[in-house]
Amino acid sequence: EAAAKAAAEIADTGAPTIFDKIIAKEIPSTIVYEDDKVLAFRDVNPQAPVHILVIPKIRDGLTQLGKAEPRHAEVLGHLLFAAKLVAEKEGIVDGFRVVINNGPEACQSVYHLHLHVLGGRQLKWPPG
Ligand code: DGP
Repeated sequence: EAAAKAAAEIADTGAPTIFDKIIAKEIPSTIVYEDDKVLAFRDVNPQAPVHILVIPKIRDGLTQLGKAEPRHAEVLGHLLFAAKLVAEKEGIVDGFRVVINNGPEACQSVYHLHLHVLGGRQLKWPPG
């Protein structure tokens, strides 16, 4: 559909993204978890009753997972653990999904690494 097609045309230029403004609290978001390294907030276009994005506060080259280097291992683990905390906090421990869209063919649209935490309904497999 149109949104997926549009996302498939967005490239990783390394330019600042909207998430910088969310981190700086220059644009509002509904924050559900925050610590020194990561921020979790509700997706503006939710695909499930619970749809939260977990992002590193400092991008440090992590525009997408495919750009990860050994120095990123710690923050990658931290992000995944934060996703678990968010799922717990949202009460979706009976079933949730963590998704990373990587690159145009996966319809990544924001080039600041983010984990989608989805739940609150029966999820289908395989995803589209
Ligand atoms: P992806 O397609 O994996 O790159 O997901 C990017 C997500 O970011 C998408 O689900 C919509 C969300 N998003 C984009 N802009 C904003 C925003 O300004 N605020 C919030 N809360 N979410 C946003």
